[in-house]
Amino acid sequence: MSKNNLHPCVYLLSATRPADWPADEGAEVAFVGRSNVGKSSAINRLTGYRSLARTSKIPGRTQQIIFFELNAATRLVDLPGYGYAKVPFAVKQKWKQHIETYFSERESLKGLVLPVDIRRPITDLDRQMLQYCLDARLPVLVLLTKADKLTRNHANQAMFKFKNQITDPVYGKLEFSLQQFSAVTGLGEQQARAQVCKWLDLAEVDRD
Ligand SMILES: Nc1nc2c(ncn2[C@@H]2O[C@H](COP(=O)(O)OP(=O)(O)OP(=O)(O)O)[C@@H](O)[C@H]2O)c(=O)[nH]1
Ligand SMILES: [Mg+2]
Repeated sequence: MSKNNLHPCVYLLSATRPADWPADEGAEVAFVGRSNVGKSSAINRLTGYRSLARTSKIPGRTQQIIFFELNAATRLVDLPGYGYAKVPFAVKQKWKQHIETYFSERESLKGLVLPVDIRRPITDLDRQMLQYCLDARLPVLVLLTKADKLTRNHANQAMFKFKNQITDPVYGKLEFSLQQFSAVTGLGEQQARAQVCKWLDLAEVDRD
């Protein structure tokens, strides 16, 4: 029987303070990106659940770091969305602090999934995330989400543009891959899952 190696997956805990995070053991892959870009939807699609991670039309829904468990030593992590204008400054500062701590200290973090909306240019905060990956020598998978909203031609053009932006010499040795993705149609699902499984050292056996 065919199998999704990111399924089953269960909610573990939500936390803001590092002291409340699960023990820094084993392997985890984190999803970070602009608010409303489709982080939680990507987690749901990849794990094969309708609503494991809560999604919302209202930006800024995920405010805590949410840990999901694949097995005792393997986790997926949904980080709070950034760049949402209505979030108060103090909250943004806190967010930045938590994310920075998470990136710099988390030994079990093996790779980062950075969803960006295929229809929008990348933002300064996206660039900062790429810089964190570079500093922490973390590989990153950039998911160009909501690709179902563009024709194939436009999606390919957008991907080309992103590729040029990320291959900017500033990012030097950044290990990255780009993948068009749709949580609605499943475009790019298998490729993205294969990458996440590889980082987590889970043998990848996909569903039909
Ligand atoms: N058409 C389309 N809509 C999507 C896709 N992915 C997400 N959405 C929609 O975009 C909105 C935001 O999705 P979420 O997954 O909640 O986004 P998020 O990045 O987790 O948002 P925050 O947690 O608020 O930062 C929801 O209305 C989703 O249904 C996609 O691939 N295609
Ligand atoms: Mg979310």
